[in-house]
Amino acid sequence: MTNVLTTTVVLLFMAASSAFGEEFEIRMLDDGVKGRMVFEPSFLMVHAGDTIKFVPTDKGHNAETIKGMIPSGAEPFKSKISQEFIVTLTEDGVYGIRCTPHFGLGMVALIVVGAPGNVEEAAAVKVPPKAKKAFDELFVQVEMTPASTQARLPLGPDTDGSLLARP
Ligand SMILES: [Cu+2]
Repeated sequence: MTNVLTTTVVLLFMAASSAFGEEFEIRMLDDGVKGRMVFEPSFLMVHAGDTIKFVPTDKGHNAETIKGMIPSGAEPFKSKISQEFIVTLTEDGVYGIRCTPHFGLGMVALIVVGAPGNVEEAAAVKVPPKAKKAFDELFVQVEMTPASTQARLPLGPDTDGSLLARP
């Protein structure tokens, strides 16, 4: 009886976790490992159905999808300044994210969901120079991941360990 119960609980737990996906956190910071005004981590690889929680560790930031840098069929989003924001990403592809007030300072993040099919389009979107520099380094990480089936992108500087790959 105890064994049956334990098995049932374990199976329920497994069903729940696969149905709802995993949750990841991205903090919005005034000062981070990569400098001022950053998302940390600024690069994430997740699976469709996973949830991202944007945490307003420091005030004055938000998270907004960049036009042309999300998969077709994905919902754009824009969080309120200084508010925690939770979004479930359902479509495979790359999602380019910016902090609206600090886009010009290069406060951007890149989230890869599953096998990305929109890397070239996303990488071609015009963004301010500091955001471009940040994205160039982030797109190189997409290229280096095994899940990527995409686009040859020029090799950039070594990454700083912010790559959070999942098996
Ligand atoms: Cu910001």
